[in-house]
Amino acid sequence: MYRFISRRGSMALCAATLLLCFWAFQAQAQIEGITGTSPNPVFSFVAETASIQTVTINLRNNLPAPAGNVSLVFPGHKVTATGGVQGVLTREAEPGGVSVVTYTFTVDHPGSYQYHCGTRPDFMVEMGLAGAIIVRPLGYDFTDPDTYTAYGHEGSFYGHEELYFLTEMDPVIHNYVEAGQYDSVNTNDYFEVMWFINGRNFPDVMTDAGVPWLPNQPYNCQPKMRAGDKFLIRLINAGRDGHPMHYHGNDFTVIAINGRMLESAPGNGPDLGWKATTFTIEPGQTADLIWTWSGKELFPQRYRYFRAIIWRAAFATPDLDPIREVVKMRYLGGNAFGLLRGQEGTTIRPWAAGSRLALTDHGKPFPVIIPPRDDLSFGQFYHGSPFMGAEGVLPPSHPALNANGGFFYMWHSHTEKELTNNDIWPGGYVTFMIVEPPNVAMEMPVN
Ligand SMILES: [Cu+2]
Repeated sequence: MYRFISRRGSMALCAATLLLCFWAFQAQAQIEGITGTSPNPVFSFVAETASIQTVTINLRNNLPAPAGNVSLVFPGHKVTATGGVQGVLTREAEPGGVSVVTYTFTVDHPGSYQYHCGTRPDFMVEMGLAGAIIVRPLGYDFTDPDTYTAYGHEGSFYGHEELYFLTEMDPVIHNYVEAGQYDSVNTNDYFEVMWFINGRNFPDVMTDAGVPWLPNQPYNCQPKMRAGDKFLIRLINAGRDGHPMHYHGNDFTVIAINGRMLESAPGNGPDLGWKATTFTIEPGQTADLIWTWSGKELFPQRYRYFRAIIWRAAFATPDLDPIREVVKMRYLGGNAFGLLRGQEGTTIRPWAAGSRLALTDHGKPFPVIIPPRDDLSFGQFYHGSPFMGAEGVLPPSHPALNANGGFFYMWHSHTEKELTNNDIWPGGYVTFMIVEPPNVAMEMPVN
């Protein structure tokens, strides 16, 4: 049972240089002294058993009277609504808190969904009344990574996941609302200049979740995984433009659209999925993408939950041995790997179980002449070495934001305009995937 209330808040944009008013659905238990959040609460359910988990949401409307009615629609779910007054799409709650509308639906189908205001969505969703629903398959247990699938089939298996809840904003509308000039709001003149992932724009998206200086924007979007893992992108477009989202570093597989796995028949898995590097997410649409970066031939192909350290802490020892050393790995089943090590041109010898795998071709010079350090400019995510996990020399005071020597891949919209915050570049729909070396610990999900 959830109690929702719609109310006002203000959100910081562009590293807190601008504050704009917005509206939010907010859990009633949280409203004392706290304004709403953008996006609205992300619900996460497990489909406990088919057709038995029922969700009930009671909605009360505390917006100012000129805002008019609000309501909730849940695309992909069959909803029963009672109370309030009848609107175009569903039952609506009038302003002033005079009525409560109750929405009930069954959570019986895993997938990524959105919910939003079903009354004047061109205006109300712009003002912030939208959120995400994640339904996890039967058997999902967040403490057990072996149960992580998006749709219950092994073909939807992943090791880590991130929500990409996309919204846009035209501040002119918000300024009119803040000033109480509702008659001036014209959504036909809509011209968005800000773009949000999970309620924040770049670079705030990469800051930790729940930081105190973004009190109304608790969610971040910082995709991170270890080499060899699979990464699930839950892409949801709550805005009104299509967005060509591009994921650098590798192809991904589209495994589901609108909360339905792309399978030819039940039990087949996502066999109708396709590989791509860009996916244009249309307004109202959701899509689930699985991306991986294997470090081909550096890691066991079936890396998964192999937790042994296979990365030597310091391997930047160029040319200690002029003969190239090679390591071969063979997957033996379960978590067992056969490790073979030797010098090129000699007999390969087996390594003792538990030995660390030294990738000894790392740290050796490239066959190019690298300019002197002072002739180079370093990006913020460069760690001083072209090799994953290694560290090299950076100029004094260089603000290297790459703690573990991971590889950063830009994940962003390919609409150039959407890479700005109110005309300032870079901003908008940008995050960076961090592929960390295999020995870097990953946080476990919390729900
Ligand atoms: Cu790009």
